[in-house]
Amino acid sequence: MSDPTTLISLLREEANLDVKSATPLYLRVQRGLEQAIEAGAIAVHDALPAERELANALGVSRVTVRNAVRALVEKGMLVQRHGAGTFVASRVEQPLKQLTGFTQDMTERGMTSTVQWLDRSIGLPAPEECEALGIDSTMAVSRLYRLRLADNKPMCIEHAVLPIHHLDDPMAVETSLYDHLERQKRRPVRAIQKLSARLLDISHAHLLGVPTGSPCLYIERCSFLPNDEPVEFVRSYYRGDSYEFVAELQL
Ligand code: 16G
Repeated sequence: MSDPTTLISLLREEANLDVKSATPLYLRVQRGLEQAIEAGAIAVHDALPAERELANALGVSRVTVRNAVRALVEKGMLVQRHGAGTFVASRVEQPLKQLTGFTQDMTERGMTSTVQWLDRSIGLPAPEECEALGIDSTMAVSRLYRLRLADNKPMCIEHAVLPIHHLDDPMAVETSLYDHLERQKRRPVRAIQKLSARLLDISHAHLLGVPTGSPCLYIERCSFLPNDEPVEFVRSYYRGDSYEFVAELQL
């Protein structure tokens, strides 16, 4: 259980409420709350103190607190449950061990996965795609570019490239690429994945509903068929505030 006194003193400090500033008050409270959550002053799943309590402790109006909280609900950092209060949202914990797809991952967590298609087309591969897929630049590829949502919250942007001999009609993929490949007996069985930190540019940030320059996890996955042929090369941008990748290490 989080301690409200620690939360409020950290929030006061991070929100810079005692300093004159041109930044609207609600934005300062919002940033303060974000920092306090990031610093662990209030734990995942814990309830935020009531709106009135926060407003009194910070010396701001309830409307200011409400606006700050609303912005963080929209960002997916807080969740409001009717009649119960406002809680710190959990991140999706993704083990780095099994070769699963997004739809499967979300379904297993009881969430609904949806897709917003940005592009489904056939074209020629770029040099890095040729290298990853082991094909030459004259071999056509299918491209799947999409925003992926869980319970309507944008989670990641994915750009998948598959050699045309593994996916000849990109329009045939509805929600799950892996379900489609499974039906074609081309489900990958192994993948190499690279993760790094990046800052989101304006277009990616807009799609994910976060401010430009927000941190994200950039992931490249190259997946292989049982005969070791590369079947997909995927570049993805995962919201930094919504995902945690967990790896188990052994001596
Ligand atoms: C995941 C994979 C992606 C794969 C997709 C298939 C990572 C980093 N990426 O998002 O490579 O194409 O799942 O999901 O995990 P689907 O079957 O729901 O389309």
